Amino acid sequence: MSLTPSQLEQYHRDGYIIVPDVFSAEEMDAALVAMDHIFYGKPYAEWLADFDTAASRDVSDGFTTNQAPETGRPQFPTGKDALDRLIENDDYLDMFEQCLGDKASYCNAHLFLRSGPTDKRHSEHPWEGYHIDHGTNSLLPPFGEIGRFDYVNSGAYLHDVEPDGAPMLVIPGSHKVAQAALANGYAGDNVVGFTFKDLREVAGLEEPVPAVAPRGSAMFSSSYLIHAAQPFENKRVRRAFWTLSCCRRDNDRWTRFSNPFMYGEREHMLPFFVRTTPRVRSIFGFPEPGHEYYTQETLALLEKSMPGFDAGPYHAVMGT
Ligand SMILES: O=C(O)CCC(=O)C(=O)O
Ligand SMILES: [Fe+2]
Repeated sequence: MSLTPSQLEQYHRDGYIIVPDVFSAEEMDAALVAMDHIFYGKPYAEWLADFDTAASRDVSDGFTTNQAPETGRPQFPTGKDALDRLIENDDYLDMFEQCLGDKASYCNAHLFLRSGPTDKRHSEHPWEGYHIDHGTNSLLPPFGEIGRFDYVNSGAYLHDVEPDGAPMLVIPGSHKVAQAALANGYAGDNVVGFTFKDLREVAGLEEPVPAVAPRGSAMFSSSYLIHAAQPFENKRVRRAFWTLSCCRRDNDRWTRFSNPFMYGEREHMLPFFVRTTPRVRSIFGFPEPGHEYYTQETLALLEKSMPGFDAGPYHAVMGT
């Protein structure tokens, strides 16, 4: 099974696609049991019952490398076959590579959990929290075209995600305007990092769509896609995702250098990358000055997203 031409077109048009039946029900059920064990140390229903009697503690969402519940590891590989072997699905990898337009190269993979009763991952207001995930793996802000230097985030739906179960909110087509939206956002003081403070101030976007899907679906989305977390309407459920990010192999040297290498080290590496020379940056994977990635727009965004970054040497050899 691979993506049909119209599915692939949909991915390029919308910046994401959700494909049903990529994984079997049995695979998803086994993966969910394993994931619940890692995060809750027991079946979710038991944790929920304990929570109701104040006997459960909060659980992590598994996002970063340094969170390690005693019961297991949310980062890939988790050591649990039912989770780790999901990456060995050839149909899934074929679709991944269709979206990328190249062989895939690993960026990062982890379990992503939101627990209805304790969730704090959403913002207070519905216009807050919209962002792109690109910075998870790359320090290089969006390029003006898609399919070149963006990468692909993906997730397996371990269970049905209903509208009241806090599906991710995604803005179709926003991957194509991410660069301009960020530039305008920085100019209007509406951006922190790659997050918009107020979506209402961002012109020209479609309405957000909830990424609902049945168990066994796989979602593929561009790292430039603007999206946000929303609150759980139904606070009795959790949302369990097995996630994998891959970039194009023809630029993996510099698309994937901030994770996991950067995670524990970010506070040390970022100031270093800001002040060091282009030559040294290139040792760590930045493209060399003169590379087609560097344009007026990307350099302006680099100066905003890495305050103190001197784009002068890159401008000097631009387009050579
Ligand atoms: O899955 C969600 O609800 C959104 C979370 C999110 O955007 C993120 O963690 O970057
Ligand atoms: Fe995100």
